[in-house]
Amino acid sequence: MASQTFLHPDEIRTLFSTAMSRMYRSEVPQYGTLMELVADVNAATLAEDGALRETLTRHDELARLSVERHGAIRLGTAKELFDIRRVFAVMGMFPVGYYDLSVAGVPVHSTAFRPIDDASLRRNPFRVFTSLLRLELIEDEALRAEAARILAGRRIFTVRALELVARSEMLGGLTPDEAQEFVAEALETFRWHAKATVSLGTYEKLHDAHRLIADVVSFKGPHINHLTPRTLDIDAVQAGMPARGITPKAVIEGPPRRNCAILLRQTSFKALEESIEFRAENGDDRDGTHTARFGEIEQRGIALTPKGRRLYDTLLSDARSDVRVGQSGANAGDYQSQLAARFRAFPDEWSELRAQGLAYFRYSATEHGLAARQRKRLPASVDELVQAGFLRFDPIVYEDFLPVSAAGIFQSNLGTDEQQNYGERSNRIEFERALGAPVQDELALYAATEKRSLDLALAQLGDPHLAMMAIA
Ligand code: OOG
Ligand code: NI
Repeated sequence: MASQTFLHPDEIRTLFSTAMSRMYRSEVPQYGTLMELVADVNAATLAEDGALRETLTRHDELARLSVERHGAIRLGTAKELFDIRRVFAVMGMFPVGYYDLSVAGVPVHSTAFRPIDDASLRRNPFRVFTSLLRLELIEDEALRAEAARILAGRRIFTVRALELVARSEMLGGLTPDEAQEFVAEALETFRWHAKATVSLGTYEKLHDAHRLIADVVSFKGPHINHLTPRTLDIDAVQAGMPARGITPKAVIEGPPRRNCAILLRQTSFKALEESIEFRAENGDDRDGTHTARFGEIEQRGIALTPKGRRLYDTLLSDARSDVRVGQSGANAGDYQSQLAARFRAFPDEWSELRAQGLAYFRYSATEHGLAARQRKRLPASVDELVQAGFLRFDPIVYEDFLPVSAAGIFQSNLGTDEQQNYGERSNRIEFERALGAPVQDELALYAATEKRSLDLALAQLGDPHLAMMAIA
């Protein structure tokens, strides 16, 4: 048998995210406008901030910026979630993290499919925030049964897409030709459908139960509902949106503006109202509208340790109970200043974040350290090596999402800027059963990345402890 060369999953992912971006740009013209604004702001930021440019260049993160984005879909059944995991695996994307959105009154729970290893993240960190509808949270029993029946009858993947997934699972990959075909077939799942699979009457019943339920149940597939580019200065993008005809939501979700960016800041603009043709039934009117798709931008900062994350959660929740942003964005200004005030308790220097164990860093041996090693034995402790300038540390980018922010984005696109806090009803075990695999722990991934970088740097510097460990 002729030996086959498979296309690397990173390449398949890039083909897919490029195809998705092209499709979304043609379906939602405002997305194109937003991409231009973000490119302009990123170029200006890099021109002004030499240190930022240097850090991004050192770790080869500049190249990924222009292709970096995330999208989101909402699925209806356990089987759909199971199969989407297999589809994303072909592209080197794996489920990371569990997000319970029922805390925000949204009847879904979610994970993020994304690449995991360093090289793949550098190549293209494309992520898809993937939610599963929780029908059990619909109170009306008859409606719940009807929604389940409708969902059971749909097929969101093409036959050929699933054939190619099975082939990849069996043989360990896809050839370049198969990969091209797979990308075209997989794209069909994410496409917008202007024709609903239900009558306007059914749509309205579902909509009354929850707008999100109507969005998931009434259509042939889980249309991609946004595609988010990454900016280096979200405040500049937010300020520049109105001049380009885009109205952002009232507040930026996440931490306030800081010198040392942490986690994730996000803002979005409202969903489009789109014409839908409903199914003819009992002489119902067939024409209506549906809103689901929106635009979003984000700025990513450093990944926090469990200790850092606890501090973030506490400060955020304090600010949110101090000032509640209302329906149409009332109190947004007060909230912003309260948030900034609360976050003064969060150290805003890289060295402090490291010293207090609040964030994850990538270590590397400096030229200076490598040269010194030739002449003498270097100090043993990490702190001493850092102080002497032999060891450098740079922020590790947060690659995941934030449940409170995601809830705010959901809320905003359900037509309100109102902040709400709900009780928790999470069901991770059920989610993983549907998925057919456990979700990976994002904090463990960051900790492992930090440790790998430190081990390598210490080995290069010939740390005496390491030498002793090797002998033992
Ligand atoms: C997903 C909303 C969450 C984010 O970036 O946090 C999200 C959705 O509306 O389906 O995209
Ligand atoms: Ni998003």
